[in-house]
Amino acid sequence: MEELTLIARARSHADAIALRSGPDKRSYNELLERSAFLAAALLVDADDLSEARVAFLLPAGFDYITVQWAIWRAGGVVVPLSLSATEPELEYTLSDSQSHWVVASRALADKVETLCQRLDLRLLIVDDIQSARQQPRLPTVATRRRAMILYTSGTTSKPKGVVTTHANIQSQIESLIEAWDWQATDRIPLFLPLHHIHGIINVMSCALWSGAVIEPFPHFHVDAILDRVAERAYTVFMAVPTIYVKLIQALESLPEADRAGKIAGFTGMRLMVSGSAALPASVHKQWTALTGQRLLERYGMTEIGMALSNPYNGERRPGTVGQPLPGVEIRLKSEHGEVVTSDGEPGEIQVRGAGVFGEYWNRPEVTADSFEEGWFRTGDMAVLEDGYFRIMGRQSVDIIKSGGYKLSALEIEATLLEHPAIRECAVVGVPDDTWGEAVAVAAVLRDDAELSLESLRSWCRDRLSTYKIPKQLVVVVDLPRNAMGKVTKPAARELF
Ligand code: MCA
Ligand code: AMP
Repeated sequence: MEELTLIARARSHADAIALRSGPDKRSYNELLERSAFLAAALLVDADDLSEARVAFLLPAGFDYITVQWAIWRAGGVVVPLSLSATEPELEYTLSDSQSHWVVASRALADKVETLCQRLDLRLLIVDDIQSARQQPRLPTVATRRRAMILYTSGTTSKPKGVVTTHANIQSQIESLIEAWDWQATDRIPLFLPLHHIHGIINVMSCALWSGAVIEPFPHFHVDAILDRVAERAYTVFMAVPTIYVKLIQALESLPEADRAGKIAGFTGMRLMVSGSAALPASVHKQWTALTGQRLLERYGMTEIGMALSNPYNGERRPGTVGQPLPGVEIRLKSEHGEVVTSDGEPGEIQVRGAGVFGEYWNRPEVTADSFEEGWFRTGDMAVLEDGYFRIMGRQSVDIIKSGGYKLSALEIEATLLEHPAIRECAVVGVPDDTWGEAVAVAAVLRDDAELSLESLRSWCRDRLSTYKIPKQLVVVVDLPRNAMGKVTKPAARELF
């Protein structure tokens, strides 16, 4: 029986430890056995899930990996749900993806139970599935089949489902294994959210592909992670720029005696990577001064996986994202529609390669619009300088990157407009030392209404994931507009 490569590779390091959490250790063999039984539970009497969407709400760890593998081994499409999503956000993801099942842990089931009843979805509590003795029969899943839908916010007010096939995912993983020299001897902490590819592909799947050890954390718990760093628990570390900012603050606030061991733990790692948002050159330099590590900055996107990376061997240049990764082709397209051929001339990054996604779920027109002559249009601007790409910003003013999360100003505005005090509003990203960009809102209020930032934030809590909630508010009489009456976002940004 031909198997997905990720599964076949797990067999080749069956006895090795895949997951470690305190004294608790799980081998690759346990992942294989448990995922086979969960696959059988999902199949019920069917031979193949035939790309049925199965959503799941699970923290990083054994259940997350075995459920993901089970869905793949049963022929389904995984739809990982965000642990910080609100009920309306979960409802949107489940409805838009046309999910058939939701798998959750007993501890998180409350978050989805009523939704599943309302939407008539089957809810499977993973803790309740007993493993049987008999080896279940599983279908053969061709790599051209759909494997995953991840929701990404952007230039539309509602997030879009990015569909990747098994072949796309394999290509994204193989590119990073080669470029960053992943080994079975690697050990990596996993604290990034698992509804985005930074956590799912770059950390979790690359480690599992290599036979390495993952140490999962329920979230970014700085003290616990620093303690393990001091114990030399890791060889590789991957994070967003905000995390490096927070680590610098945490290390600098420690007494000298506690700091040295933690710093030595970072210094001893073979690779530390930053990505998902621009790493300020100042943070890069501060990290090097503190730990001696030269952070490797790379650039990627949900639709394409990782595309550009500073070299593993060779000069890593602060403020740049390096060169195309193996299997990735890059071109820059100027604002006049020509392919850029000279250094220093800016253009939109366009990407081609086996890792590039095929479609936005149920959005053929948006999909067609986002490709040009077979190249994916990222909407990010860059220049090539002396062999290194430098990101210049985004074409859309409505995309905000906060702490590595990509947020849509339009989506946040649509929610805020439901507030009884708000007549009109403009959401923008404003520069922020910790978050890169922070969400800020300029609002015009209804007659006699009053609004404080605190009351607005508390009103948002049931409606928006906490990281989307505005951190700044200005109340204005009118929003800045151009001659056509359209709100001018750059001028709105000036209000803060
Ligand atoms: C937390 N808060 C935030 C954010 N995270 N506010 C704005 N932006 C954020 N990203 C707020 C919370 O709402 C809370 O507010 C307060 O900060 C403390 O929350 P806490 O959870 O304790 O914060 P934290 O644990 O320190 O989280 C910071 C974080 C997290 C670890 C940097 O944001 C994170 O994991 N970011 C990574 C996201 C990611 O993986 N992106 C990759 C997608 P309050 O106090 O009011 O409740 S991009 C991708 O996959 C592409 C392809 C790529 O290139 O990688
Ligand atoms: P996402 O849609 O969440 O996958 O986020 C992808 C976006 O993150 C890209 O389109 C870029 O705008 C941004 N991004 C990722 N890595 C970097 C980086 N190293 N520097 C600047 N922006 C980045």
